[in-house]
Amino acid sequence: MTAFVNQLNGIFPSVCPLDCPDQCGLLLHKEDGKIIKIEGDPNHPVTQGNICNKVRNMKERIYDKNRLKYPMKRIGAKGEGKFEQISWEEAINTITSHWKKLIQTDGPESILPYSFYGNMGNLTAEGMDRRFFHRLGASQLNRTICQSAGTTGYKYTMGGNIGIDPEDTIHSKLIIFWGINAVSTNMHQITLAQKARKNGAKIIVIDVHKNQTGRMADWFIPILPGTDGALALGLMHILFADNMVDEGFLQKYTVGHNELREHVMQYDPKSVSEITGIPVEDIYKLARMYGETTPSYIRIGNGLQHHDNGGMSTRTIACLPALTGQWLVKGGGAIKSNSGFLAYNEDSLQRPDLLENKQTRVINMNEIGRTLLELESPIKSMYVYSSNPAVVAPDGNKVREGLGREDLFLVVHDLFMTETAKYADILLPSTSSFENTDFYASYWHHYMQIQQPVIETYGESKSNVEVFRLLAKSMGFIEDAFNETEAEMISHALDNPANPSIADINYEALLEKQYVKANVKPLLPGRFPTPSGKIELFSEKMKHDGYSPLPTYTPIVEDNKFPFLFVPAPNHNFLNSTFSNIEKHQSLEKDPRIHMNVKDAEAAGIEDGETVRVWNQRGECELKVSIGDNVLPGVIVSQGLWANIPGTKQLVNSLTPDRLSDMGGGATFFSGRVAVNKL
Ligand SMILES: Nc1nc2c(c(=O)[nH]1)N[C@H]1C(S)=C(S)[C@@H](COP(=O)(O)OP(=O)(O)OC[C@H]3O[C@@H](n4cnc5c(=O)[nH]c(N)nc54)[C@H](O)[C@@H]3O)O[C@H]1N2
Ligand SMILES: Nc1nc2c(c(=O)[nH]1)N[C@H]1C(S)=C(S)[C@@H](COP(=O)(O)OP(=O)(O)OC[C@H]3O[C@@H](n4cnc5c(=O)[nH]c(N)nc54)[C@H](O)[C@@H]3O)O[C@H]1N2
Ligand code: SF4
Ligand SMILES: [Mo]
Repeated sequence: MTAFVNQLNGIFPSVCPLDCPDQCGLLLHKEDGKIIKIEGDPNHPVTQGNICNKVRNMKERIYDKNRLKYPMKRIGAKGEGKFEQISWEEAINTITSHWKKLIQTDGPESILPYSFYGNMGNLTAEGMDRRFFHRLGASQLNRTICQSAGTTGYKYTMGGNIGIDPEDTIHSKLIIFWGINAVSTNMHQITLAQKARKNGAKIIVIDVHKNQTGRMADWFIPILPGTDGALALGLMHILFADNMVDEGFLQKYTVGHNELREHVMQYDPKSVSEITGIPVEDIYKLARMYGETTPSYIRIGNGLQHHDNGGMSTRTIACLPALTGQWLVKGGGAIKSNSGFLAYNEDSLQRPDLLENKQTRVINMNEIGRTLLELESPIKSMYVYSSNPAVVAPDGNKVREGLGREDLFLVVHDLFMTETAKYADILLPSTSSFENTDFYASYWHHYMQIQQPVIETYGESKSNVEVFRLLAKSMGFIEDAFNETEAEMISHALDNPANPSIADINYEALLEKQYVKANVKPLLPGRFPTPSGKIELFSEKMKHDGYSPLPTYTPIVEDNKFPFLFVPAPNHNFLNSTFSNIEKHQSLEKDPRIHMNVKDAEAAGIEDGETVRVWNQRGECELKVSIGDNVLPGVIVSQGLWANIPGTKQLVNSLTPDRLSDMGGGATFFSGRVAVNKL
């Protein structure tokens, strides 16, 4: 136990563990050993003491009466949620004896880990777990549910997850929030944008939904879902045609500008207007603002990449700053993700060398439903941690049917009885991040942070690291990798000669300072981590990988004949499905709804506030309707991944496709279609 745990009263430094770019510095106020208040750390250089509503209310979650206290085994039917208490010893032995047998009869690939970033701590999310499953030889999971399409696309243009320092965006004069609901999902970028606005910057939001972010914009541009690549190409068309490009920059720092200039002639504003639903005048106006304002900054969001064409859309938008030479100006450029600057030594943390069979199969997590139901040599056991696939994964009815398979030995490790946990054979209680030691790296700002345990472990709960240590021991794994302490794991992970930006970040420095900024050199002048070392407007590598080497627009897949495009996005008070089970957060959010254009509602005779049936070939939901002009005709938007309260039908992923996006095996949550009817 650390000093912090032993002190019953006081204020202790911490970091927000949630999957959110801001990664706020926190202060935890303790009284009698319990957290009584969570506030932002005013000294954190980027987040400066402001935190969101979700986390200000997080103590409700930490001490919620429904938090899991001890290991349990299932005594009811799968999905029913009936369990009885067992000891850790019994839990671990049940799991490993089952697995030892399975390895004999079916081989280790019949076991599948399934996890995501419910806690962003690196030891928790991708540390001891990876070591364990590598050593076990389990099927590998390709963790593609969030950002892999866009990451792949952005990389083709820029070479890596690298953008500008968000702290520089106070100097921007034009800020475009493109497919990002930043008021809810990146609030400190909004604070920085507001500072820039005081200095004369204009804020543009391009989105399919005029939500809280669209409402704060100087100019909101509604666009049809999945057509952003076409808009970016139309802008390029005008930038080249009207000589608003920076020729010197293009010559010196890019590859393929002549080919691109030629190629974008086909994307004339009239055609682009027909594709995107944006009037021709507005496309010209946007191109002029972008071409004539410097520094300009594009914040590229996840809304773009959860589509069939998400990789190419992101690759295309990533080309824009190069056309006007923005990467040379402080506050100019783009951010999609900045995780490249904080890259630590993954091999040392995750130990892929422990995986003996390098041909071990890889399962794409976006296809988990069909994987559980249709695989020829089936998954016989799944171990779910830090994720809630029954609610968050696409084509949810298939997922839940798969989880309900009688012959699937399912282990779930979580803080709560999630929808997924209800299907478990063995259910393990997890600590919260405030009970662990871990290190955190933001994928937006340039700081690493540390968490030391502040409160005692809740009930008998254990951290992911601790559980995998126990499982390794029980499996008879004797490698040193399973005996390392958290401190050793952090020290080794931060030793990464391949990334000089973090040379000064180590365990001791983090302990002393709580957050340490990476030493990031300006992108220019310098080499980009692309094959050519330049920004690749034309990419040989794409050609080699079977894509068009130049940015192109391909419409999203014709999902079916239903009349509405359906965009089930996140909401303000939950973090994916986290908090969706907490009364406080539910009441802040009120109820799950869909937003529908007034013209569509009139045509269908649907009234505001009515509960309607939203359905397609995959499933159905019953949701309240909000009628207005904040979505275009033909588009339905919902917000939030709600838990399934008995008597409701509100699992929106029952409706989403499990097709994979054009690149990176990404998810296509926002490219599905639905019908909407009166009940
Ligand atoms: N409050 C809150 N914060 C969160 C999360 C949360 O659930 N709640 N989730 C966290 C996680 S894991 C992530 S990945 C990020 C995601 O955060 P964001 O990057 O903001 O991504 P989304 O919220 O998925 O979608 C952003 C916006 O894209 C819009 N959109 C959908 N399709 C299109 C399109 O085709 N074109 C355009 N231009 N816009 C489109 C949606 O209407 C939405 O407003 O947020 C993180 N932060
Ligand atoms: N329709 C639709 N679906 C989506 C999205 C969308 O925009 N629309 N967004 C997608 C995106 S971007 C993402 S990232 C995924 C996210 O999907 P998930 O990664 O499943 O995220 P959460 O729903 O937050 O679930 C995280 C779970 O981890 C648990 N947890 C937290 N800390 C720990 C820990 O230390 N140990 C263990 N064992 N468990 C822990 C939490 O209690 C929670 O149940 O959802 C995707 N699904
Ligand atoms: S969820 Fe995001 S904004 Fe909220 S406290 Fe955590 S890092 Fe900060
Ligand atoms: Mo995500």
